[in-house]
Amino acid sequence: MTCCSSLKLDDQASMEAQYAEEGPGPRICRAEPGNQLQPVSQARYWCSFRHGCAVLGALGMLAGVGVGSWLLVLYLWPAASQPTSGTSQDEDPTLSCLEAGGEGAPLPSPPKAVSFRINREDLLEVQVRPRPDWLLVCHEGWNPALGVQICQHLGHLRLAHHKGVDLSDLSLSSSQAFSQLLPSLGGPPGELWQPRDNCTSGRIVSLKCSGLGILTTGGPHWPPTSGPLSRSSLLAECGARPLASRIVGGQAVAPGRWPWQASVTLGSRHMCGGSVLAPHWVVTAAHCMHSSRLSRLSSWQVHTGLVSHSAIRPHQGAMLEKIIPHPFYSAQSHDYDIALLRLRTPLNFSDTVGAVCLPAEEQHFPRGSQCWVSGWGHTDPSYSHSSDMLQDAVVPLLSTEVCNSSCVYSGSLTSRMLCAGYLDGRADACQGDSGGPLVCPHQYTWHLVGVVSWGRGCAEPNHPGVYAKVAEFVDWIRDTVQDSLLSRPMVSANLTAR
Ligand code: 4AZ
Repeated sequence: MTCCSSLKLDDQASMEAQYAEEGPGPRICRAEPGNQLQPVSQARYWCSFRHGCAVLGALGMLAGVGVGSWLLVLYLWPAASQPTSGTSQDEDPTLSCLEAGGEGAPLPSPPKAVSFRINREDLLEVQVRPRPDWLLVCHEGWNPALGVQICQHLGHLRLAHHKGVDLSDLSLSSSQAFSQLLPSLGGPPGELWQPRDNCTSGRIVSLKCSGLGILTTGGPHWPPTSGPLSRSSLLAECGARPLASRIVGGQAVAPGRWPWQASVTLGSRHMCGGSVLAPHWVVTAAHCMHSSRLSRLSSWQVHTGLVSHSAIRPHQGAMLEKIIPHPFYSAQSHDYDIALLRLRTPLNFSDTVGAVCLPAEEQHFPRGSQCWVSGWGHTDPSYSHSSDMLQDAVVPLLSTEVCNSSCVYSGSLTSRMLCAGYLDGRADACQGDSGGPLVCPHQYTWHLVGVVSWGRGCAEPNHPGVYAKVAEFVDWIRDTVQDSLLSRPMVSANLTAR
């Protein structure tokens, strides 16, 4: 998991949340720090040349006359409007940068004017760039709806608790600054938060979010017992303060935060991530298992319930009974990059090991959905340094239209892929995260929306992470699991495992 170094290499940047994301953000490829592709500003540069605009104007008039004539032809001769086979615009998935930024195109990377975090004492902090420091939030002007919004932007499902805390009850440094929310004047979000030396009410906002609660109510084997949900099945610990413990202390993910996260190992060496679907089944990326042609089935293991990789003990993982890559997997195009692993012995579900839900068939998670990716992959794109601790990051879903535009992946995404992350390269999955989960919340349940698959580099501007789109594989997963139940005892046929 990589967070761009210019924005902090720890996972703090990934936890930042943008308030008022609905506002008008930059169009794709607009000049951004580090962004090499700047067709919009280049156009302005052109216009600054002497006579340049006049030439453009003349060209524009010529183009207008041309378009007018063409429309006349279309109107008078309807047959001319039939698209020629193979040349229809619909069939060309590649939009130019400017087309991708046009009407109706998503605005995936709005300017990060305001970020939020909750510190170890459950106090809400806001960062209003370009100020680098984190400001405590004055209680005046606060409202619960804002708390809900902030919690959701931070990747939680709910606001658990909010209150005003007397400054006199806290021992703060004398340099601590504050911020007060001003009534909305319709301006940009950064201007709504006014830095202050103190709070007139003498109180600041304390906020708790929750929402890693009932993780898999729709899942096949969760909760493990029927009847009322026990406290242990609610995973209360990770729902209670997952955020606070992670950001301030710079700590990685707490145990139980992502109970479906698996590590797929060759011997005890971490190769890829995976996601638990059921006690016998883990899903990962097909490209992770490609090398299984060269190794014994018995060399592979799946480890669950882990956060620290150094805690892995060889032979404590689950052994594989079968590796089932998608039959259409293409190593060249990364298409159909998904594989199922059937375990020899079932996993014991607990507070730290559980299943993730598959998306419902055709379930659409809209662009901008705040989803999470987790894994033990490289934490810095420039070094081969895997993380010992499980890391996670919020990555919003991007539209395929933008990801396939000429300034991103130029049509390389198939309909079995989706894109998530940031065009400014803020946070991304990286090597070692492959096969791991991209999950999105829906109706209090976490769904496996993507499997980490590929991308150009890690956290590179204009090159967000690409994921296998799980919704496209739900039928295949169900059929494969059912077939395997019907055809047991099973012969390991899908890969020539020795
Ligand atoms: C990899 O090599 C890999 N930035 C995984 C994800 C991404 C790039 C590479 C996406 O496993």
